[in-house]
Amino acid sequence: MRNIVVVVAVAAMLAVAGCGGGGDTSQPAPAPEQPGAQAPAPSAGGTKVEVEMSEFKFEMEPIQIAPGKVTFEIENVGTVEHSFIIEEFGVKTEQIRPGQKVTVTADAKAGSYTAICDVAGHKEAGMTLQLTVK
Ligand SMILES: [Cu+2]
Repeated sequence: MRNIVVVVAVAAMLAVAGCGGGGDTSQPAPAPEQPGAQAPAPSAGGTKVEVEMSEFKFEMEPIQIAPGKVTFEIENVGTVEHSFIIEEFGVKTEQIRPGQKVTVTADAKAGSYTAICDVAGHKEAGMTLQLTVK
């Protein structure tokens, strides 16, 4: 009697597996429309921010920007390598050599952020800068 029960249970499992295996026609729900999505729409190309890095500071112009696309044009005007990092933006450059110029873009959301250089000791030496997005 017990054997019969087991066989039936296995057969049921196989049936379920066979059924669920193929022919899945369900589709992901379409992206919800956002009626009246009112992006503040800054200038079409976003904001350009010029960053100069040296020992041991950043100079950024402007240091307050509107939300949206932002392009950082970073130049190392110092004499040793530096990096430019804003974690919340996912911005993290390689080490930038003296005289080298690097451009990175990000999608800035409102808030206050701190840019840092992660070369050993530089942040501690004051190589940070506040950036405001609003
Ligand atoms: Cu540095």
